Formats: sequence, structure tokens, C-alpha cells
Amino acid sequence: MSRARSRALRVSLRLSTVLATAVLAGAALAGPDHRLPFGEPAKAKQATRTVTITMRDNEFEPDKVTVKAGEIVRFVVVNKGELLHEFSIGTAAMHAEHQAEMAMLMEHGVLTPTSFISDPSKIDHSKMGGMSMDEMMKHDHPNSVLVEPGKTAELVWKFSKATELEFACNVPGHYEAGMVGKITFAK
Ligand SMILES: [Cu+2]
Repeated sequence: MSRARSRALRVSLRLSTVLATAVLAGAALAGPDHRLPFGEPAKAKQATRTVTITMRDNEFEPDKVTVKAGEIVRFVVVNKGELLHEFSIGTAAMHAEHQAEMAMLMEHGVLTPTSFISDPSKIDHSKMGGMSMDEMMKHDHPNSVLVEPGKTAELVWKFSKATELEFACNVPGHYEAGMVGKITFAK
């Protein structure tokens, strides 16, 4: 392999690492700039309550959660299914937008039905045609966490104001199949 060729390969691998890191660390990287109109990520030690949510193929149990405006809740999300699932807090419109992104990530090999690719060298670059790095990098959502089968993840969220919210899985096909729950604000 020529030196120029090997340098090109290295650069491309480095880009994949950045890309995979952005996808995997979406929740972890959440900072002050990740504030959303209805809330923001918080630290586990700030939480006043823990809610455990079980994921199956394809449903949430429970599928209703009641919170208070200002409350910080630590969600422990357990995937007991055989498929990759997501726990995302947002409005119905946000979920619809996120579903389109997830479909694109799956189409491009960044997500598979059972996992997110943690080994960047396994991303199929031949399928990335037409998708810019910027588009890929947008998959950085502080309000979402992806959970592989058999794994448990956490999302700590501060609900700053009462809004019509849902928690949902935006892996292609799952929302339609019933992976959506209601978040109600107590008066
Ligand atoms: Cu799902």
C-alpha cells in the first residue's frame, strides 16, 4: 500500500471513530448547551426519584410516568428484549424527526437491529453515500439513550416545565409497534 493510500485510510478511520463516539456518547456529552425547551439532562446525585422502565420487543413497562415540573428523575432503563431499543424523552414531533434520523443511521450501517456499532472499522462506508459528517454528527441527543439487548442504561432528566411529552423508542418500526409511553405532569 502506498504511503498516501495508508494515510487516507487512517484519516477515514479517525473520522469513523469520531462518528461512533458521537453516536455512543450522545447522552454522556450533554452539557448546558443541551437544554431543551422542556428540560435538560442532570446528574444522578441530583435526582430525587428513580423510575425503572423495562423494555421488551416492542413495549415499555410501565407505559405511563407522572412527574412534577422542576423534578429531576433518574430513569433506569432495562432492555429485556432481543432487539436494540431506545429511551427518548420528547414531544411527538421530536420523536417523528428522530425516527427519520434513526432510519438513516440504520440504512448506513451505524445501527443494526440488535446493536449500535462500537467498532468503527465495521461501519460500512460504502453505504454512507450522500450522508455528510454533519448529518451524522447531529445524532447527538441528550434526551435519548440506546440500550442493547440484555443491557441497562440510565438517563437523568430535569423536567423544567409541563409539556405534552412522550417517552419513546425511535428504532425504525418500534414506535409504530407500540414503544411509546405517556409522561403526565402532576398538578
Ligand atoms: Cu425499540
